[in-house]
Amino acid sequence: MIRTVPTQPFGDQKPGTSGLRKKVKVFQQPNYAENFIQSVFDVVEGKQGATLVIGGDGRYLNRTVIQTAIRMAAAAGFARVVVGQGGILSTPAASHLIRRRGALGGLVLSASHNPGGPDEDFGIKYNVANGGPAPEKVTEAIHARTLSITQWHAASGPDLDLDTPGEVTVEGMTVEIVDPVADYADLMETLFDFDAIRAAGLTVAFDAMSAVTGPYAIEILERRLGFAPGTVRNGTPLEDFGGHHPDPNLVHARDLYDLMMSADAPDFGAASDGDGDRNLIIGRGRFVTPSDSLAMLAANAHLAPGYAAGLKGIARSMPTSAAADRVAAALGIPAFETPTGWKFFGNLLDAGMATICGEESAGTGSDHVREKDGLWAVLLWLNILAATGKSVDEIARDHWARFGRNYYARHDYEGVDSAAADALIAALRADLPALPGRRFGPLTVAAADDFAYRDPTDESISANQGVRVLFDGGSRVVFRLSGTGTSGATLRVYLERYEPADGYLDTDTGTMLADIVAAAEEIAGIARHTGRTRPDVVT
Ligand code: VG1
Ligand code: CO
Repeated sequence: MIRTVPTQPFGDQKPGTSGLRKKVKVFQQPNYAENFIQSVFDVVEGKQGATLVIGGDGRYLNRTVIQTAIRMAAAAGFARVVVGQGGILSTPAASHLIRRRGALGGLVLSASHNPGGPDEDFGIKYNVANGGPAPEKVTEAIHARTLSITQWHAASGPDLDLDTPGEVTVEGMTVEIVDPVADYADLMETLFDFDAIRAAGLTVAFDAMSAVTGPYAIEILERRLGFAPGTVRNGTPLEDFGGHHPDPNLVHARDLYDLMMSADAPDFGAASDGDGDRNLIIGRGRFVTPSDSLAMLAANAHLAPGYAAGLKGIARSMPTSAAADRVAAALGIPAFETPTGWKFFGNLLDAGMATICGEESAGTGSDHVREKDGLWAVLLWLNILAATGKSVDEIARDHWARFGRNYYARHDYEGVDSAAADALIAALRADLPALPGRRFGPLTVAAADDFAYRDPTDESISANQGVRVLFDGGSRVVFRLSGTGTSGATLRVYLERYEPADGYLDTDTGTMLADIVAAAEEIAGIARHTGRTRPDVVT
């Protein structure tokens, strides 16, 4: 039987950088998750007879919302839903499954790197048929629908067993519970030279951060590639990620960093986030910034079988350093600069204009799926190490000696009063015309703007994507507000300094960025607006 339940709109269901993210308690309000899912189904066309993929990162509320989504999908007319066993699907695995099954789309339940548990975060994202996050015109339509919704529909009946692979029927719709890992692991075997990685005799530490990549990493690294048991740390997905932030950066993956800088360091260290789409790469004694990792992977990708034919283009988000652009120039292929968030890469990948994409926030991926992919980046690095016989440190030094180095850091000011953060950005925007030519210490402003993107495939425009101040010589600072937070505002300040190949290539990042940090404060008045004199997180 299909139930129709009257409801009223919630005013706060606008999807952000990567879906709707809120505190669990917000999602637990009656009708809250249902309203959003129904709004997705109301907006999406072609549901009759179609397949929908559903899965998440295993955090608290995952199973509950999956049961709800299955019932609502049955009422919406889907013929089949494909659900990861135990409700588990990493974000890249969900993207792959959507593509492999020719699904209409998928619901990916995650708040990514944000903490989980009854008092922490949850999220729902809709991905479209190419496997990627819904583009802005779709998320805008979903948001509009959330503001006018009056009812939602669901099949009634008991909860389904999500833990046993197989098929059951709900109101004429087939529910298929599948192994969340197998298809994804098979895909990785087609892209990378597993024999060469196995033969290289490398030692690896992979920190799954008690999040979704545990089962994927155990299958791929320990079972298929034969790395020693224990290579995968924190490999069991927990609903609260063990109380930690599943955020692979130098703050939250500190144990891994300390290991990699110690005498006991293995050759290669890596970590991934809550939903498995981010990666942290640390060689023995050498941290690689995500922006550099993108550039180094692009420069060496041809060494892996899946990319032996070369790259069509490289895309990066605007705040990501320009290191990848130099690689694209050397390869004679186009470089694209998009707004923050993976949804902007999908069109370029679909059009065959780019092969590899990346973001400074530890996201890297390629046209094998339409999401960023943490384990993919790990495997590409391992393939490159195996093919070259070099260490991460050697790869990095060789890269800088050829291309120069983009010193880079991001300073995050978290939990800032939203009005104060908005005022800071508004003041910056107002100051933009006056900035060119002004000097800040040794730096002279060459140009300043509020980044707007014209998608070359459909000419759609996305404006107000972050304030950039470019200095003479290739240094710059970018200011933008996070679109993934769940309380207050997070101000992100992205700092970059280019040092040419004959310059200082192995100096402390903080020292190299000090002038730009000072200029950022002078330009934006961070302390004056927010009351903060130092960032909460430096990555
Ligand atoms: C952040 C990152 C962005 C990333 C997004 C989703 O967004 O900066 O690069 O695409 O998270 O990543 P924001 O708006 O907070 O800066 V994930 O791993 O949360 O799906
Ligand atoms: Co993520």
